[in-house]
Amino acid sequence: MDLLKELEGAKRIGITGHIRPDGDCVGSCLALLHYLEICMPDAEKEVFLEDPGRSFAKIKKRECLICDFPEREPFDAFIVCDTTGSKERIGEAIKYFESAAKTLNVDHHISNKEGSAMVNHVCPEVSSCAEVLYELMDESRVDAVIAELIYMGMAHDTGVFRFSNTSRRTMEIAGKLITYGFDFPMLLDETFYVKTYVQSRFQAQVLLNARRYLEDRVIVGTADKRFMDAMGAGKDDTDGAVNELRNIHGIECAVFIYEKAPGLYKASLRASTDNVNVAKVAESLGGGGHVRAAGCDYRGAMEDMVYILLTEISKQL
Ligand SMILES: [Mn+2]
Repeated sequence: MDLLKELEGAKRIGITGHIRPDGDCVGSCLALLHYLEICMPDAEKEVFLEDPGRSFAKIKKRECLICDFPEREPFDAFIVCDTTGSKERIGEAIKYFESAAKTLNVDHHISNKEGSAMVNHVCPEVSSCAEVLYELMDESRVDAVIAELIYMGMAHDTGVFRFSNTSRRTMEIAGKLITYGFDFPMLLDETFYVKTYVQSRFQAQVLLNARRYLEDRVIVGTADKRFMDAMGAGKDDTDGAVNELRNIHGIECAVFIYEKAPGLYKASLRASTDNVNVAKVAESLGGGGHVRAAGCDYRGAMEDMVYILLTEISKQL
C-alpha cells in the first residue's frame, strides 16, 4: 500500500484504533497523525480513541486524542489502526468508519487477515501495527515525535522486544528510532513498567487466587466485580495481570478473566509455547488476536467461560 497515494485529495481524514487502546494502538494512531501533519499539512486530521489511561498521560501528541466520539460530517478518508472495522473492536468510532467515503485498514492481527476496509494492509508476521506503519512511511519525513511513538508501539506489543514476534527487522527499526534521541528508558518506565499501588495489589491478589489446570500447564486467574470493588480496582488495573500469570514456571497458557460489566466477562489469553494457539481458543467465543496473545468476551456465568476456554485449550494440549 502506498499510504500517501491512497490519501491523495482527502481534505478530512479520521483515524482510530481499538477499544481499550494499548500502547501499540495509541502509538500507531498518534504517529500516523503526526506523519500526516508533516506530509499533508493542508488536510484536516482527527484521532478518535478511548482515553488510554494514566500510563499514557504524558506521551507525545496525547492532547490530540478526541475521547468522546462527537458527531462529525463523513470523512473523506478514515483509517483504522491495529484492529478490524468491526463494531465490537472499534466501538463508537464505527459511525465514522461506516460513513467515510474511503476506508483504510493498517494492522498486524492474523484474525484480520482479510481486512474490513476498502483498502487493507494487514501483515500478521510483523510485531506491531506501529512497525507496519513505519514501513509505510517515507523515512526522510520521520521526526523525533514519530520515532518515539512508533518505538513505544513496537515495545509494547513485543513486551519490550522479548516476545517471539520480535524480528531482526523489529530490532533494526528500534535501533534506528532511538538515534532520534528521545528518552526511551523513561518512556518505557512510564508507559510499560510502572504500576500504581492498587494495580500491584490487585495483581498480587489475582496471582494468589489463580488455579492451575490440565497437568499444571494452564493457569486461570479471575476477578469478578465484587472482588475488583473490594480492591478498589478499575479496568486499568487489570492490565498486565495475564502476563504475570504467563511468567509462572511450567505454564504454557495463561488466562485472565475479569467482569467488565455485570455478567459480561473479558478474557485475555497468553501462550508461552507453540503448543497452544490462543487466537484459535479466543475465536471459539467470537474473539481473536495473535497465536500467543488473544482475547474474547462472554456473557453469562464466569465458571461457564472458564469451562469453555479450558475445553478449547485441552483440545490443543
Ligand atoms: Mn497491536
